[in-house]
Amino acid sequence: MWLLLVLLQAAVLPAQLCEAPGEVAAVRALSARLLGLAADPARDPDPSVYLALRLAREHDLRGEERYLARLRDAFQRRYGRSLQAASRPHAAPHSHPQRDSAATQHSTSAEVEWPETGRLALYLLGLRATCPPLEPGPQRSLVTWLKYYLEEDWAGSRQHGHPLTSYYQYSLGVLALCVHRKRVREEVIRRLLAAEHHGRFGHAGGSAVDTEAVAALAFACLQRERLVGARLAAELGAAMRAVRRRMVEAQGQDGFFGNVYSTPWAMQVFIATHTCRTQPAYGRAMAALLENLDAFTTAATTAQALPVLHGRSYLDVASTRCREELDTLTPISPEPLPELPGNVTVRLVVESPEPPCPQCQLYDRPVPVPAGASLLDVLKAAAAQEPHNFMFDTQDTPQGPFLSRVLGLEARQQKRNYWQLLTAPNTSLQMGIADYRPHDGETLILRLSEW
Ligand code: B12
Repeated sequence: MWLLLVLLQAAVLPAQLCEAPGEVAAVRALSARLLGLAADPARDPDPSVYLALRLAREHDLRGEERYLARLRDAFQRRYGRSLQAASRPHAAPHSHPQRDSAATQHSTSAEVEWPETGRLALYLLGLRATCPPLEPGPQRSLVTWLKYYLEEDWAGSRQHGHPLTSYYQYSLGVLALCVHRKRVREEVIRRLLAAEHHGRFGHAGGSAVDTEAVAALAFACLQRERLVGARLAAELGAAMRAVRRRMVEAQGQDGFFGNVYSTPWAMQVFIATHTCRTQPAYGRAMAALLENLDAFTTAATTAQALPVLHGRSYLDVASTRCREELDTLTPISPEPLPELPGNVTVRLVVESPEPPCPQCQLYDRPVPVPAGASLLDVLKAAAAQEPHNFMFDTQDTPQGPFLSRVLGLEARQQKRNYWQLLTAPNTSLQMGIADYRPHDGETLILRLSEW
């Protein structure tokens, strides 16, 4: 009898067969910590966090409802009007506060605006995962907005050889439209297929795994939902298999695809293409992830890891079984980091390849800080120390503070450059300025790089 029950459960909940084996407590604690971070009103709501809460095995349904209300408020303000009304001259919708500088950098007139493909795509994915399911009517204008942004990105990719945002956001856009069963032009899909085929997803200092994985998820969705013709479907299938093969071949000794943060994205591809149980690389990646759960300290990274720990991919948002949801999760507040005694000294170097100083160091000074300080604390200490010749600026993003300007030099999306964070001699950091904690004697380099 019990065997029958187990088999029955397996048949009813197929997605959960890819979940973390026997680690229910650790994964549950991670979910509860994310819930705790989500409950903090000081943090802007992030659609990835909502998605992660919705794709979890256990829920705090009231807490999720409140979070959705905050998200709706943020997005309603921006996309409340129809696209037609908004695209009338001088009637462009207000930019999202976090995007103001990006939007103005690129705007040549009031009515031109920078696409928000990725953010809107994540929000629409979240809306597909609500319980009870939302009426499709009110979402239609959001879907139209996303289609418009994707077209902008596509036009940009024809003009500049890359989307205005990035292939990561472009892929999220295709994925979200697909999950909402909205068709996109074949040319838009073919552009992504070509980029995947020609290996255009990587950038200096970053691996291509995250982007490749999101693109493969979009391909899997288009195939599953039968939104493309037979010939294109066959090409998408071949591309998906190629991505999976490359991921397996490139899996590190440590079990990761790329790094610890891109691994969950890659694992989603195995889940979405029903290969998580047959592919040993998936099991190795899951084991590596479980051994490194403490790497997931921020809401953004935790939100990306949780779905796979529950054996779910973003393609599962449309198949939520509302009546079976367990309303049993309670939030855990984040613990403060332990204080470490003493001080450390870090050498801070700034490099820019731009004139008037090609390849030279614009700044090179030791900076003393308390032990356990973050790189952000180092930058603040450098700015405060005599002779006050170090300055920097950050922009708030869902991933945390993004270093946008150093010594008056601003990195710009338009120029596709950024302030890359490295530890000497030449290793790109896998964390942002707020999370990386340098050790005594370490040399940290801020380098204006292209991506
Ligand atoms: C594209 C991308 C970039 C582009 C963004 C440019 C652009 N306009 O699109 C560039 C090349 C600039 C970039 C830079 C960095 N990135 Co990056 N990036 C990504 C990627 C692939 C997609 C982000 C995205 O578009 N999300 C979708 C949109 C809708 O969400 P969003 O939150 O609004 O996205 C914006 C911010 O996230 C910001 N951003 C991008 N990366 C990072 C990293 C940090 C720490 C912060 C605070 C912000 C930030 O740019 C995005 C676009 O505007 C993610 C992959 C992933 N798994 O998330 C990695 C990722 C977020 N990046 C990462 C890292 C480590 C960095 C760097 C710190 C690398 C380095 N050593 O310099 C730097 C940031 C340095 C700084 N100046 O503060 C890690 C973060 C891991 C962590 N522990 O938090 C990720 C997860 C990649 C990975 N697998 O390791 N990145």
